[in-house]
Amino acid sequence: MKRAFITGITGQDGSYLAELLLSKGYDVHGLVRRSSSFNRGRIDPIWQNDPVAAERLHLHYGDMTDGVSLVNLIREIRPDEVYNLAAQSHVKVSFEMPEYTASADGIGTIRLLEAIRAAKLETKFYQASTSEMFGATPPPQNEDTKFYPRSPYGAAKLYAHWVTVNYREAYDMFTVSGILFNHESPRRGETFVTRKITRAVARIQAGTQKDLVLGNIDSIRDWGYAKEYVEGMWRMLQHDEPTDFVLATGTGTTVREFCELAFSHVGLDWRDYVTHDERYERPTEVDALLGDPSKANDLLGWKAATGTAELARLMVDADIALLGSSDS
Ligand code: NAP
Ligand code: G4F
Repeated sequence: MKRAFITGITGQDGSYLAELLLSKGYDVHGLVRRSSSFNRGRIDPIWQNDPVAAERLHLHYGDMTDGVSLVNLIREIRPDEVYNLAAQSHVKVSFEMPEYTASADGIGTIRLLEAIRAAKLETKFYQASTSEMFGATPPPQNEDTKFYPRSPYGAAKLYAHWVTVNYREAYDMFTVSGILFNHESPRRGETFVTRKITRAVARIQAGTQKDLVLGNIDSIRDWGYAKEYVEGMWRMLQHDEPTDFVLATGTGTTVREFCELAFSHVGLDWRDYVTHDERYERPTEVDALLGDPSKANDLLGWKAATGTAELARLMVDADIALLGSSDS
């Protein structure tokens, strides 16, 4: 039985990845932060839906900013595969908490790599890198595109990317940087723009919200379905050689168009509800992200199946269902 260690298991991707690895027979260990209240809503259903598989799921307290906890956990778990998904992942928040973002997202990655190296394990390592690292470089972007981050988050992730590459070259470790373009789902955090929109559509339709206030709606993103992207992460660690991969749909959509898709799904015109507030804009914006996933298509046989229009519809439907269940 293979053992995996997932940091960020309580997040959107971590919860889908935990389900995937459990379904493949893995023993899954997850890092959770101590908080004053439980924040395990995304992984709780595992215990309800599949109690037998849940016996192979183990949670451990720790933090990416606490190197000792990472050293102890790696030594104790001795994982075959580590998926480093933990991060302060909100771009706008990284301008407000730049130092913390650098520590959790940037230095946190080297803390984890050092913990693996010190334990002298043959562990395979996946780093959750991001299209934000391309920042100001125009699309389409692939593994050879020049990086030009435009936020403390992008810069911290770029540091993590390069140490992942460096530990592969310096110590011959099996480390992979997955450069993922935006991926969303009904489990997406409520303050990211897609979920903010689909949640508002559900509430506006139900009559409990009047309007939706957004920042820049001209930016272009390449939005795919998170459930499919975690399959790509796993495939990267099963590939013969450690190398970097882009995962994306290959299609760009503006925030404005995403609004149109989501509101029109329930017969509403987005222009009647969306207003603007510069509070939601960033000091520096990433105007256009659109990925070229050819390498993952060719070497991993990975392809995004769900396009942005279908994604918008499934997220609106899920938010309507969620609203219905919380009403009852
Ligand atoms: P997410 O929903 O925000 O989840 C982030 C996870 O990291 C949560 O489990 C969070 O724990 C944990 N975390 C945050 N700070 C931590 C710390 N100091 N110590 C330990 N755990 C910490 O993010 P996601 O969308 O699933 O993304 C997963 C990863 O992929 C992130 O690294 C993100 O930057 C990267 N990424 C995401 C996308 C995307 O479009 N979703 C694209 C490219 C890359 P709590 O639950 O306690 O907050
Ligand atoms: O949903 P967003 O906050 O995602 P962003 O900034 O692209 O970052 C996400 O994707 C990255 C991959 O490229 C990940 F690495 C990162 O962790 C995160 O998951 O914003 C998308 C776009 C931006 O251009 C933003 O300026 O939507 C624009 N936007 C307009 N109004 C808004 C809003 N974004 C948010 N969050 N909230 C708004 O009200």
